[in-house]
Amino acid sequence: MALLSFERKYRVRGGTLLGGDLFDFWVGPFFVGFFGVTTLFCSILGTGLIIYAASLGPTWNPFLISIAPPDLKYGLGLAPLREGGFWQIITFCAVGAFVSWMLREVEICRKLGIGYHVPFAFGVAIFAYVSLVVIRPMLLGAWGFGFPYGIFSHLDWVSNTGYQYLHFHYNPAHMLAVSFFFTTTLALGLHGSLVLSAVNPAKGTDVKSPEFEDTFFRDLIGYSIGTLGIHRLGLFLALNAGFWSAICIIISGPFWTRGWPEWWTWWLNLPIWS
Ligand code: UQ2
Repeated sequence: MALLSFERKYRVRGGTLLGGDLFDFWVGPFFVGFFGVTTLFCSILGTGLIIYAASLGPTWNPFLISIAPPDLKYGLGLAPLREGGFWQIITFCAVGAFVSWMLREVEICRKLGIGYHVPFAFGVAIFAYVSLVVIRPMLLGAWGFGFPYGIFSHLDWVSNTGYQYLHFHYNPAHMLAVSFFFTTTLALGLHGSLVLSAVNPAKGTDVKSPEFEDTFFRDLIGYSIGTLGIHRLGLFLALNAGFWSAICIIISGPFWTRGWPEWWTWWLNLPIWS
């Protein structure tokens, strides 16, 4: 069955958050909506500004292009375009595009009568980005604390910011984030391989049912989390990875200014050791 004829019965009117029926239509396979228009506007303007700001720079080497945030002396004010103003407008466009995309997902969920899990999950990813370029800079009092938009330059920023706290891996929220990232890959590795092992069998053999998947893990470790459960676990792990990433950078500076290894002195200072 052609995808579009299958989709037709789900192309229902309504569910929009803004604009009513005005933008309630599709262009080819894509739902537009008010937030489709704002997504397009923000992303075209933002990308155009990135290219224009890059054209004013010293290089077209894709690894070296960098659009830097303003100097710290500009605080939370607006900077001249070539001194961080481009970065500020590009950041505004990026947040506008990401939030518009999330709200367009919400409108599609409302049309279909499904849960808001996907826009919620995307919201956690947006939160991690906004922590770096809006929340932490505002808490520290200058847009200059945001990271520069460039391939090598943002790597340098991450390295420098990490060393500013001596050893960033001692940041407890960073530890949680890293552990959740790794556990997410473990869960997706287990899930992807298990599903393929059952539903993509060798030529001439039968597709197996979920009971085979349960039985594999019951034989292996005495427990199966179940077909719904693995997706709940996966979402939980992935959301926590993004959430603790946001927390680990927000607390670095605004709430802890010394080296992260020193934070652990609370453990050594526990009265139980004396
Ligand atoms: C499972 C199950 C699935 C799965 C997977 C499991 C039938 C198709 C991968 C096994 C997962 C377990 C035991 C949880 C592992 C825990 C962590 C923290 C990684 O039982 O049900 O559905 O895909």
